[in-house]
Amino acid sequence: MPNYYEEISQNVITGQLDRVKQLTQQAIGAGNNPVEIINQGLIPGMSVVGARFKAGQMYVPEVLMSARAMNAGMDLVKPLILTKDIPSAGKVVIGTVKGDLHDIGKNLVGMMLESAGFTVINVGVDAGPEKFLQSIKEHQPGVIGMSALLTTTMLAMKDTIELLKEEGLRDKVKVMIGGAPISQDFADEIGADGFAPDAGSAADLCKKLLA
Ligand code: B1M
Repeated sequence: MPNYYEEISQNVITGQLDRVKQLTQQAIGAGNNPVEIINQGLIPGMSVVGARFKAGQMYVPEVLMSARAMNAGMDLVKPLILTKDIPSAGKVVIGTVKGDLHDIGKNLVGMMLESAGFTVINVGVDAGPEKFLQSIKEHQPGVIGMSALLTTTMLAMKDTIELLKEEGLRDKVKVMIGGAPISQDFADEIGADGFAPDAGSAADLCKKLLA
């Protein structure tokens, strides 16, 4: 069987959207596990992009092309890992915090939550405390999940928690946070209920928080 994962990674790195779609489709057709396609093909490619971006070897437009290529692959895999026809395990509102436009990790978290049976309301990127508040009032979720990828925007998580306290809603909803710069210490510091380092742990954490 050809090794699709390595080729998918390489084409994510070079931002070849059509090729990533084609290879992902072929990998699915050849019977590869959809979660493996994500974890061994799509994500490793994006990790290389991250390292090169950090080292100044790649620039924003190239990173965006890689991100779009990765998302195109994800769109093909997503329907295969979502569990259908099971009762909802609970509602979760997720979003990337104010000032932050990174959404790949957050969307991956949403996907894993859906595949674990949760109903996910995705409020998108650049979501300020009011946006989370509005969504809580509208959907009454058991958990809200905030994602941040920048050290400058992670502080916005605290603002949302403070607003929930002001509105008397803090005891009614659990708060889960995550993203590359986030740690358990930071979660404790701002009074979140939990931190998840990756998408798989986020689904486990939600189950724990709602138990
Ligand atoms: Co940005 N960027 N970026 N970027 N970008 C980072 C985050 C950075 C670390 C790169 C670097 O310098 N090494 C750096 C942040 C430095 C810092 O603050 N410490 C950075 C910077 C500086 C910037 C800009 C400021 C660059 C500029 O314009 N000069 C700018 C900011 C824009 C803004 O948000 N206002 C910017 C822009 C962009 C793009 C638009 C080009 C693009 C985003 C495209 C998109 O998301 N649609 C982009 C990308 C792609 C990255 C890197 C390369 C990759 C991020 C990613 O998608 N990773 C990133 C470098 C890196 O992370 N190595 C970088 C793959 C994804 C699957 O992982 O998001 O970590 P991740 O999610 C994981 C976990 O963190 C966790 O689960 C996920 C899956 O396992 N997780 C959660 C995430 N959210 C969670 C929530 C949870 C639980 C778990 O519960 C709710």
